[in-house]
Amino acid sequence: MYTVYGMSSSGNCYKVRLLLEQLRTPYQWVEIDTRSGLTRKPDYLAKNPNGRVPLLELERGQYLAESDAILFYLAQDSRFWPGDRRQRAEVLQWMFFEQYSHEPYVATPRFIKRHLPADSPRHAELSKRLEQGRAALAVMEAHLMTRHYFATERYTIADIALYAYTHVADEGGLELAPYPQVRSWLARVAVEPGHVPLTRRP
Ligand SMILES: N[C@@H](CCC(=O)N[C@@H](CS)C(=O)NCC(=O)O)C(=O)O
Repeated sequence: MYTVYGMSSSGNCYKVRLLLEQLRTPYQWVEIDTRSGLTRKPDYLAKNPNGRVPLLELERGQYLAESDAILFYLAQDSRFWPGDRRQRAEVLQWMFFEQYSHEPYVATPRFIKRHLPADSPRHAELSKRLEQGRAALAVMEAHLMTRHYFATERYTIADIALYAYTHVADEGGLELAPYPQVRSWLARVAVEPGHVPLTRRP
């Protein structure tokens, strides 16, 4: 059985949990509060030298890090990963977009606002990050003008990757009201079979 090392409030960890639930794949969840410093201890760094969650234990002693790589691994031979070469590349296109243009500007503001003390110097980063976050949401909005999902016209791991932080973007200070297509897509994703909310603890 897989073991997931994750923090329940983290969108990156939620991606993995959501896919495992939708695949109906059994797994164990090891809750890790990254603020405890545990992920920077030698024991954990031996599992993931990058010191972050989520981390998937495939078999005893074999680990895979990076949420989108874990999605890719788990989704093989499932309905969440298309068979067509071009469509697979489109899924990856949106997953790379999520990591480079979305995560630092949609997810990180949420982390700063939710988890850092009010006097943290990192609050000074917020306005620049939120500006870039709005740019990322605008890219998503434009794409969804003519589509229901990000790739292949059906729900894939590209949607899971982007849903995780977009649906809680307001917690970082990004209002979704100006993005009606994004809101409709969020509603579609939330009724996909086997969907579980971020707040549900495993
Ligand atoms: N690109 C990575 C990001 C992972 C990441 O930043 N995880 C955060 C929680 S969401 C973490 O472990 N933070 C603790 C730290 O940086 O010490 C992914 O997609 O998995």
